[in-house]
Amino acid sequence: MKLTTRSVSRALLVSTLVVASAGATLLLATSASAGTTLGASAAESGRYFGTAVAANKLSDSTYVGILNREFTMVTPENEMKIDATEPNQGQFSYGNGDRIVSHAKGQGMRVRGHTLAWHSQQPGWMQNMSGSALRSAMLNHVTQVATHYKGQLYAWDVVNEAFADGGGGGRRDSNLQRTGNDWIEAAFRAARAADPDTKLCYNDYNTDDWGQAKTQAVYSMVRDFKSRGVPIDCVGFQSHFNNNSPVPSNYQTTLSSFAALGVDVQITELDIEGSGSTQAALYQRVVQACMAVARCNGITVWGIRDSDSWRSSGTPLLFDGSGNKKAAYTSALNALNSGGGTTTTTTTTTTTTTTPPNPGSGCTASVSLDSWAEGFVATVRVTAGSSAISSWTVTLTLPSGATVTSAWNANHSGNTGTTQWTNVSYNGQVGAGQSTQFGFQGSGSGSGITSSCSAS
Ligand code: 9MR
Repeated sequence: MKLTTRSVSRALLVSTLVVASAGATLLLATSASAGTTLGASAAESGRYFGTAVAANKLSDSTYVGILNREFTMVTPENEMKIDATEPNQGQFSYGNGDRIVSHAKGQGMRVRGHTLAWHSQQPGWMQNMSGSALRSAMLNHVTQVATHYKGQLYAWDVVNEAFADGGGGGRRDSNLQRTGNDWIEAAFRAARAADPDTKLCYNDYNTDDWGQAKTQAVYSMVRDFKSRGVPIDCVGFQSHFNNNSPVPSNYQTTLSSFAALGVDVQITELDIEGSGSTQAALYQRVVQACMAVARCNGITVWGIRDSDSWRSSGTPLLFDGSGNKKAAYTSALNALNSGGGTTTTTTTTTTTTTTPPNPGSGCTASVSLDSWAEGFVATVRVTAGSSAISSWTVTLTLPSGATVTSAWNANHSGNTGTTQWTNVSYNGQVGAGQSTQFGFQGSGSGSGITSSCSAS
């Protein structure tokens, strides 16, 4: 057939249309699967969306309704702080912290522990201590509390707010700092020894602006820790923003620069004072910054409704005092759903389910994956057979190049190749035909993980 100019350009047009329609189908598929809650939308890129929770609000039905619907991670607002967990020296009190953990677990949410060592909210007995007595009391506190919550948390803010504000770029003066500059690494080592499978984070505020001395000082510490093998897995950016402390234009650079040190980064206490479209645009920017950084695992806002905020007059949160969604909610949700927009990292989410050929004895395990360019989150469902089981062991064989970087709701051995996963204290018992879940995050590709399960 002789191609006329007209038919060539028509052929070109047709193929352009095909490409365009393939693009459109892709877009449609994305928006059709887009989440309608913060948690579901964040999960599409393997991230979480969390909130601070106060134990005394767990009886408020509006509060709990929003919590259960929207969030997949919880940080106890005050209940795991030193004054709450060790009110008298050597006497530990976990009631309110446990209440929050139990609520979270019941809803399939994970928990960020906050915080093991801090200059503030110390009980009176600790405030009055110094020197080596304080150092050992602090380390004992870290050990005891991390042991109590062993295997139950996603991450711990091991040390909170240890750097000074202002241009000096040094440590904050405190009774803990006066025990010696190595108090931070000592706290991290004690936490790792007590709870090896929970991510250990350094958490601070005013560390969002890459150009600030405080940000650089924390960065240097993390780089130093990584180079000397001090066990640190993540850095939390509190991100309390208002006119005096605005969202910096280089926020994404800060997140990606820390991530490049080989740690995860998390936005841990987000709130942005303001209202309407101005506030909404700022929330969008912050969420987009996290979405653009592969190792930004998730975002936690510091409370649910404006009325729940530690600075409620600044209306800094995503829901108004009556629990209605604000413009900021919609912009945060849209930013999560748009998968990072103009990001430097391509985020693709695929779900693969591996059904074991051999059910093994008494249980089966199936794996679903949320993957992106550099990594994945695997969720493993353990289902009991026709009899109830009291413990289980799952063997997962990871494809070459895949490495487990953190895990929750199971003990494990091995991070590459053949790995073994056993129940923790609270999820070994599974009724006949019932299931429980554990999960892990990995680097590389998790595609093709195979699983088998045995139970007793
Ligand atoms: O929101 C917390 C508030 O209820 C407490 O009174 C206050 C006491 O220090 O701590 C608030 O949470 C802080 C968090 O633990 C660390 N970063 C700053 C948060 C806001 O002050």
